[in-house]
Amino acid sequence: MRNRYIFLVLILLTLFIGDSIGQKKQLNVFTWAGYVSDDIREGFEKEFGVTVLVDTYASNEDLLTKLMAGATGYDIIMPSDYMVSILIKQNLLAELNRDNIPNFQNISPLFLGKYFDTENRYSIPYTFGTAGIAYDSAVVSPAPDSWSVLWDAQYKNQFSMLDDQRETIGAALKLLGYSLNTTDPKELKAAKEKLIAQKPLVKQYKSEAEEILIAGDVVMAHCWSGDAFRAAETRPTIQYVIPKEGSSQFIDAVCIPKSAPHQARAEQFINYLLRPEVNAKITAFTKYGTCVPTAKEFLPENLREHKFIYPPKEVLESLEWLRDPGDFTRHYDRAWEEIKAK
Ligand code: SPD
Repeated sequence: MRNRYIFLVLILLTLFIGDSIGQKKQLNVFTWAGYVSDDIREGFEKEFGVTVLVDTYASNEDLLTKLMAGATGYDIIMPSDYMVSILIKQNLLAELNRDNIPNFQNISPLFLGKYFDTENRYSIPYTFGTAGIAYDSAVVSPAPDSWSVLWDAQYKNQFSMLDDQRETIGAALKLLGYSLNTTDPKELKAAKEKLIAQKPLVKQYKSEAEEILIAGDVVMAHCWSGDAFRAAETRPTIQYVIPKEGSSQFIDAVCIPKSAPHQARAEQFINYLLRPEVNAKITAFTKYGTCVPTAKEFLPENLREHKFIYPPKEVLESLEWLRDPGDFTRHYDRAWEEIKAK
């Protein structure tokens, strides 16, 4: 009788433990490399008893391709501005339940109501930044001020370009004096030809430039401001310039895919990211700007107004947002394929 009792208790225990394991709460984040730090992830895990799994992509187009191919299971994604509008149009985003995101009020109005989601029904801002040229001032002299330096044969095999179709075609469009968002086939063709002519000089197409800059594998990189800033922390001779012809600015957003298995948990995570002390950790780690003004109180002095994050007014005026080119996207896709295939 005693043995039967022990056996029954063991079975109940097994069922209980098994069930707890089965119900282990998860949050699946799909984002850019180097975008969610361990302390942010672990802080949420500890406080909310959730395991946060992070998977990464290298471009907005990679994210779109995966979602269009039916990838499910992601609770949080971080598309940039123009990709938010594309995902909304494709009906791939869930509407955010603001009741679960009371910290929405911490966001500066400067980063709300942007063209890609005018009422922020689907997105909240995560970071903001620019694209430009990081260069090692100990080697590259005089300091570059134009995209044309990336076509200068003296730097053959010494620089990288972003592996990002809109940004890299955008750099060539700007050099030629055109908009980042041109829908003129002749302008796009000219940019494509410019990039094909540049190819023999390019060491690498790479969207994460930090490590190759630090290692000295390249002396210049077409990159995003945060990556330049991170590289400069380890290699202080790294500088960052936004070329005089203008460049792109971006807001990377946090969104929930329509297919997310855990929407309420994802909203809890978004709310956590918008706490000033947590949001400060995003800037401290990524070196992009914070959209939560009170987060600055938790940032060291050098991150509050750094020139890599906050360009002067005249430079800001030269920046353009990338936008959804609609049906013309296929021409950008095709041009990028031809550039990469050469
Ligand atoms: N290492 C993280 C890079 C994130 C950059 N955002 C991309 C903006 C594209 N327009």
